[in-house]
Amino acid sequence: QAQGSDFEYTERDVILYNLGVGAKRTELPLVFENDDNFQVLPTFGVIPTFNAVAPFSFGDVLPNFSPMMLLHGEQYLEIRQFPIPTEATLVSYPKLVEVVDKGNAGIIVTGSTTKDKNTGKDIFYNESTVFVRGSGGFGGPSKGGDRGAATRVYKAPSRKPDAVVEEATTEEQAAIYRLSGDRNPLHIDPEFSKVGGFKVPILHGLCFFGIAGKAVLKTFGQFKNIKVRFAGTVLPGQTLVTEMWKEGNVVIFQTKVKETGKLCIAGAGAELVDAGKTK
Ligand code: HDC
Repeated sequence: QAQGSDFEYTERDVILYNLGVGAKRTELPLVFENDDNFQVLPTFGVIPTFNAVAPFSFGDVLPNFSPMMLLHGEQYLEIRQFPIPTEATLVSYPKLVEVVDKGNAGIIVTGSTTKDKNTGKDIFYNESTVFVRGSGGFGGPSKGGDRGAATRVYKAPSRKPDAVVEEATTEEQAAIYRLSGDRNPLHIDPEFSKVGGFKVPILHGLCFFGIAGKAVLKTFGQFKNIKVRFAGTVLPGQTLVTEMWKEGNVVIFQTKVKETGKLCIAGAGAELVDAGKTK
């Protein structure tokens, strides 16, 4: 097996992550290590692989690659073991899944398996899609492959949502979230974000992914996988409205920015561990 990247974390990292995706001081299982039910939100599964060293660089596989033009396009996360440890040393093995040519943009999908370093057992699997503006037109395939749940686009039913959860982000949301590992200046430095086309640094996709995932968890219970498309940007301080529909063991959801009415997460879904729980 290829050389993996270690990621060691403790309860302090768990609390910082939970706070980064909006945990409240009153939610003791998320913010107090001595709570009997202390836990890490399942979307933490994206963190161990984030800074793992991949066997390729984005500039190797796309023309005109610029980090300032990169946006997070989609994310798929599978949780392969419960309960998720609240401290561990994990090891991630990233690989190139595919490169897609959208004409004016290039897309790169990275897949990564994360294992417990001690037991060797799988804990998480991720697929991350980045959308790089200005890096298309190289004659690559214009569509990606079908990899089941990892590439599924969920369709919101036409009925009213079964549940709606509203959550305000704070002005400091990105400043806190970045401490869990994504130090991309796009989310903190206006000089950098301006070059990418954003006057104000935008919120991490994986931060609002975490907030939406928390809404699904708190409403319908634990999920074993989750897939989202980042359909629009979010500014720190905006309020997120997550609409959810339960269909069998799946929660289909989408998230809107309250201030603009625009979708920031679309075509999303999560497969529940226990389909029995209703709202
Ligand atoms: O959808 C637009 C957008 O702005 N989305 C929001 C992006 C965003 O805010 N992301 C989060 C913040 S950035 C971030 O967090 C970076 C982070 O620090 C680093 C991540 C690194 C993770 C890697 C770990 C390994 C936008 C701009 C993405 C697309 O909009 P348009 O240009 O208007 O595209 P459109 O004309 O609608 O479609 C063109 C083709 O592209 C496909 N597509 C659209 N949105 C996509 C997408 N594909 C993937 N992801 C998306 N989000 C469309 O389907 C279309 O293809 P086709 O014509 O074949 O249907």
